[in-house]
Amino acid sequence: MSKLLTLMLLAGGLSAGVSYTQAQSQPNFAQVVALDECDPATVNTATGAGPDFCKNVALGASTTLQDLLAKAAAGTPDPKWDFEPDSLTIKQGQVISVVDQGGEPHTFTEVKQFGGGFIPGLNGPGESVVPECAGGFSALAVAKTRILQGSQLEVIGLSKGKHLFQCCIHPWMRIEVDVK
Ligand SMILES: [Cu+2]
Repeated sequence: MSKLLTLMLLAGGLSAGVSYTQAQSQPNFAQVVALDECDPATVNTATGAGPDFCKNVALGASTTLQDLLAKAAAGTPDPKWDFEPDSLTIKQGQVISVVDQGGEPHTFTEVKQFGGGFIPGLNGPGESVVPECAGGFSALAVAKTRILQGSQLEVIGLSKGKHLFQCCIHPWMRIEVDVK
C-alpha cells in the first residue's frame, strides 16, 4: 500500500472532507456536499437545541441565528447554507452520495416542487411547507432523509428525468438532479 493511499485512508476515518476523494475513485458515485456556517453560540442557545445541534466545523463560521432568520424572512437567504453543486447530471444507476460537511443537520429530501421547510422562521416570504417536508422529523419520511454532521446519505434508484431535492430545514438549499 502506498504512503499516499495510507494517508488517504487514515484521513477518511477522521475527516468528512476525504469523502470527495473516495467518491472520485468510485465512478458509480456522484458527490454532493451540504455546507453551512452555523454559529453554535447563538443557534444552540437561542433555539434550545442543545450543544450538539450546531458544531462549529468551519473555522470562522459565524452566521448568527438572528442573521440567518432575518435573511430568510427577507427572501435573501444566506448562500453559505448550500448544496454543492447546484445541479447535477447523472446516469441511471449512479449513486448520489450526499455528505454533510456543515455544522448542523440537514435533509436531502425529494420534492415535486421547491418550497418551504418545516421551520416557518426559515422560510422565505409567503413560502409554506412543501408536503414532503410536512411534520418535520416526527414524520418518518422526512427523518429518513436527514443527514447528520459528518455523515452521508446515499440516494439510489432514481428514475430517468428531473428530480428536485431540498433541505427541509433550510429550504433554500436546493439541487436539481437530471438522470439520463
Ligand atoms: Cu439544511
